[in-house]
Amino acid sequence: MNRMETADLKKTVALLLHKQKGLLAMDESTSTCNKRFEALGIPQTEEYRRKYRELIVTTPGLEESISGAILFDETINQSITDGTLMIDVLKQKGIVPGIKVDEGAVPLDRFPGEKITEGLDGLGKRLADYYAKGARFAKWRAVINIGEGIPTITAIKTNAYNLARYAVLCQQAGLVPIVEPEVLMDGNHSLQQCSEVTHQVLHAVFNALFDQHVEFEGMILKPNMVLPGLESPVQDSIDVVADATVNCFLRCVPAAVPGIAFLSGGQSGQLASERLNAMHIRFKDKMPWELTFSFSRAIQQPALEAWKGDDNNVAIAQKLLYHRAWCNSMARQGLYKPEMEKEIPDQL
Ligand code: 5MM
Repeated sequence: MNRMETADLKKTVALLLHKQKGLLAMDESTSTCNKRFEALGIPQTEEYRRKYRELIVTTPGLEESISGAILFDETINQSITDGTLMIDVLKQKGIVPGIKVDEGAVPLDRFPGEKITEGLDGLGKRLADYYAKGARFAKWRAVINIGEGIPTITAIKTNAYNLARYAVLCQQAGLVPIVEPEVLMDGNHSLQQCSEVTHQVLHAVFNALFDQHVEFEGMILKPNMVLPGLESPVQDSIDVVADATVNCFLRCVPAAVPGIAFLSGGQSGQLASERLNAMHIRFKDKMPWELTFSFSRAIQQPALEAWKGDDNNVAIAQKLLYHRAWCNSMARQGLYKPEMEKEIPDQL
C-alpha cells in the first residue's frame, strides 16, 4: 500500500473511533430482517424494510452517538420518502456509511455443526462499486459455534483465512475492514470455555491477518464479549465478564489495532451497556486500543418493538433508538448508569 492509501484508511478509522461514539449495525440480511419482522407481525416486504431503515437513518440526533452505520446491499440503493438516498442522509449527518460484504455463513462440508462464511468470489469488484457509491468501510462476519467437539481447528483456521483475504481486499479498495469473528452465545458452555475459544479464534485471526499483510492500523476488530452460554446455569457478574473479556483481548489483540467494536450477540440492551461500561471503568488507561460498540439488536430492539410497522409509531421508535444509542455512547466513556435507562430524552 502506498502512504496515501494508508492515510485515507487511518482517516476513516479515526472518524469511526470517535471517543464519544460507536457504530450502528443495521446490516441485517433480508432473511434476518424478515425473521425479526415476523416475530412482531410486521409485513416482510422490501417496502417495510425500506421504511424501517428510513426510520433509523432519519432519527434526529443519531449522529451524537453514532459514528458509522453498517448497511446491507438492499439499503445502500434505497432512498427515504423525499428521494434522498439513505447513504446520503447518513453522510449529511456526518455518519460514515459502511457495507456488509459477506454473503452469509453456510455449513462447512464434513464438519457437522460448523459454518464457513462465503463471499470472496468477485469481492474486489463489489468493493470498488461500494466505494464508488460512498461506502468507506466494510464488514464480514464469521461464526464459531461452541458444542460437543467443536469448534474444530479446521473451522477456526478456514474462517480466519477468509476474514484475512476479505480484509486485504478491503484495504486495497480503500475501505476499512471490520473483522468480525463471532463466538456465538448459543449453548450451555461456561464463561471459561468461551474465553478459551475466543483466545484460540483471535490468535488464528491475527495470524491469518499477519500472513496476508493486512495493515493492523487500518482495520477494526468486531468481536463477541467473553460470556457464558445463554443456557449456562452460571451467569457471571458484570465485573467478571468485563475482566474476562478485556484480559482476553490484552493477550490476543496487537496494540497496533486502533479499535475494538463489540457485537451484542443477543444480550439485552441494558446488559450490553453495563458490561461495556464496566470494561472502561476497570481498565481505564490500561487498554492500548479504543473500545466501543457496533451493536444491532442491543440498539435497535426497543425501537423495532415500538414501531411495529406503523407510521404513527415512528416518533416514539426514533426516541427509543436515540436513547439506546446514547446509553451506549455513555458506556463507551465509562459514564453509563442504570438510572439512565429511565431517562428517555424528550428533546426530540
Ligand atoms: C452478530 O451480528 C452482528 C451484530 O449484531 P448484534 O449486535 O445484534 O449481535 C450484525 O452486524 C450481523 O452481522 C448483521 O445483522 C447481519 O447478520 P446476518 O445474519 O443477517 O448476516
